[in-house]
Amino acid sequence: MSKVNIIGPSMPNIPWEERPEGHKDVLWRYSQNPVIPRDLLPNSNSIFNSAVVPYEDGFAGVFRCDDRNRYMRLHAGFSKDGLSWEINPEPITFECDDPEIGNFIEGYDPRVCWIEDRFVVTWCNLYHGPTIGVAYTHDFKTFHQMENAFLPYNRNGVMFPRKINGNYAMLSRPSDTGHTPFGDIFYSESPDMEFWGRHRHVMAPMGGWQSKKVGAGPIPIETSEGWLMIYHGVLNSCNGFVYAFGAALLDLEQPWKVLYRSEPYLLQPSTLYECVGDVPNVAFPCASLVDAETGRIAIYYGAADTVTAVAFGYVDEIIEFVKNNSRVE
Ligand code: BMA
Repeated sequence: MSKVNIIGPSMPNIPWEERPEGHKDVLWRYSQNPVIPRDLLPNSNSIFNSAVVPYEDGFAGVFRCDDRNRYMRLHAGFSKDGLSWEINPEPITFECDDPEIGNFIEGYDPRVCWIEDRFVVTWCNLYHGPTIGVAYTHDFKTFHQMENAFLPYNRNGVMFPRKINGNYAMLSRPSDTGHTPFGDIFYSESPDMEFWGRHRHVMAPMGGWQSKKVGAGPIPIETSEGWLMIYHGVLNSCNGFVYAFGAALLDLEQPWKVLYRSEPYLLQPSTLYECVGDVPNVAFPCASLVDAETGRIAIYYGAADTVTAVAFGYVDEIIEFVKNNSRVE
């Protein structure tokens, strides 16, 4: 039984593996990682930074599959157990009233959020530079694309799973045309998911593993302690960027107010599949599954921009860790 109150569904079929004996960290990796190999599809170079949700009696998701031209594509996929995935070999074709928006060039780093009566997909959409694409689906077969949320340049658009103060709400991270050497998380609201405004600053990079830039990861989890936001942080090493992840608690009604923030990371690239790949030293979370009953959480993250991995933990323990190791500037 979870100690904190988690607002969300019970998920008795959540993918799960017990904490290995003697393991002291808050999160532990699935022993069979990576769950999605780079060559699952005939034409895939890599499958990573992807989003999964509970769907019907199993799970569905939107996957970043870079093809063998190294074009970044979004594919739908399905799974009975959340660990073994069938991904459609063809990318998603989005239906859109305006071809100016619908004919985007490439899409990557999707998030999927159940809100009201539909799944809303947000992703980094190349439209004269990266910005936030938005679409919705009911069945992971037909996807209706809406207006891009923001002007370029922006990445890591992450919806909240309910309206806040009467408006839809999204986190994002304004950026530049390249591999952006900066990045703060911002909060924006919209009455209709088309026009976004009331932008508020949430958090800036801090020291250490999160000193270069930060960006929201999975859909924030609503708890009695605040919104649990798992986010990636980037350190600029002499050998390039290192992507690790941590967590923060945001105020429930004013989510731009950070209540607690983990000064140490929760997970840092340390295994072979996180440290070796197309982009070494990357652990990039884009989704989580949570069982509100037990507090079990399965975090899905891209490893080394090549494969998809899962880490397990308990929401209670993550919150305790964030509170006990917090620094808010
Ligand atoms: C970011 C994004 C992510 C990627 C990361 C590490 O800028 O492109 O998709 O995982 O860099 O390469």
